[in-house]
Amino acid sequence: MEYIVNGRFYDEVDRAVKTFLREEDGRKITVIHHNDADGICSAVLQKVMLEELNVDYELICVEKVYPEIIDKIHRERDGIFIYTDLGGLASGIIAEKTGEDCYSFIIDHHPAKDIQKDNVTILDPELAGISGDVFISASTLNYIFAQRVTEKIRDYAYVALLGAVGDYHDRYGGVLGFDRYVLSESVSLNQVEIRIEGMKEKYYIKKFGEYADVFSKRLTTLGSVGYLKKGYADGLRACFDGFDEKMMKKVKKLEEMKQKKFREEIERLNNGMNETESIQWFSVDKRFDPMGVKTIGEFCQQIKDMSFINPLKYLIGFQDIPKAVPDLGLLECDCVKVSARAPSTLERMILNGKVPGYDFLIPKASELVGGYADATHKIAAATVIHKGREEDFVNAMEEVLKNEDFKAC
Ligand SMILES: [Mn+2]
Repeated sequence: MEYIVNGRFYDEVDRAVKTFLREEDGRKITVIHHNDADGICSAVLQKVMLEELNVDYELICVEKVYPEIIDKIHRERDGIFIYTDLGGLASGIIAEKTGEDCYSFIIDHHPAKDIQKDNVTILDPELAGISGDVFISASTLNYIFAQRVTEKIRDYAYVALLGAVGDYHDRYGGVLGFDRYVLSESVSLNQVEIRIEGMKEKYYIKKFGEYADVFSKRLTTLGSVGYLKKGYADGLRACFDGFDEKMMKKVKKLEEMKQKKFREEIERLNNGMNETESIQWFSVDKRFDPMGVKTIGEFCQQIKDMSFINPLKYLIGFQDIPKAVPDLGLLECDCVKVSARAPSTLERMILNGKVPGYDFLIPKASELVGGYADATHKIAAATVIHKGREEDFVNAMEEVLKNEDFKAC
């Protein structure tokens, strides 16, 4: 490979590929992928690779991995499991649910928990000291993986780039690191043209006559706003054939529905929300259906500095997780997604270390009510709890705040 970014990491990719090729022989493969642009592009690359291998496979699109989902996936299936654009932090449970005669691969670029188990392989740049948030998307990771399996994947280098741009890896003016390798591939293969606009690179996908950022935004809308209606399946198709008029209409309709639901909810919240000493919170219950639960995070982000928000209180939003997962059927648990954001004033206080951040509060509060935190940052976080425990969760957070020994952490 002419474009070597980090040789050691490629060694790990090769080891994972070798294990995969040894294990896949004739076994069914289940790909569990995320529902945003990067997750959709990852699924496309897996699909191309698995079809080249001529194996029996199934794609399952999920919004979040939490114990109930992982349990259902493994209870009903055997063979090989590929978790991608998700799963890094859930490696413990994935390992626990992976039967002895099964094998799981986690191909993720989010922070991950390393575990030692013979039939689980984690391929994650974060474990090799490479930031998955800056230098490599899940789609790029899947591209590099698949490249070691089949040459055919090179026809889809632009798909890997779409995923990287979907995760905003071009935010510093252009994609970097491993994502840039994928860019150089797609340029040299005549799939993409780099154009400069202002101080930023834009990637023109020749096949579709469109820019990567515009294209991938549509993928994310289809996958997240249209999640319960399997919008991601349209997204997958679009990566091969582009968007036709019908699909464009669909995207537009989804966008409009989101705006409408957001407006209605803001009106409702204008009449006040629940407050405790340090927390302001609300639940949209099922009102955001059929949008996926990613939308509650987006909604909190959008309202966090609006006039009806107390600038000094933590902001918590709840959204019911639908019991039906489109590709899986009914889940037994009744769960709620929790999104945490902070108004700008509080955000500054958190970042200055004056008050605890969500990376401290959310895992602790989740644990107290038997929840499952996965993505937690200082000023934004998400977790899953059981329905009916919303108020307990808020109270648990207050408890943690009262007993804060966070400075010692
Ligand atoms: Mn991603």
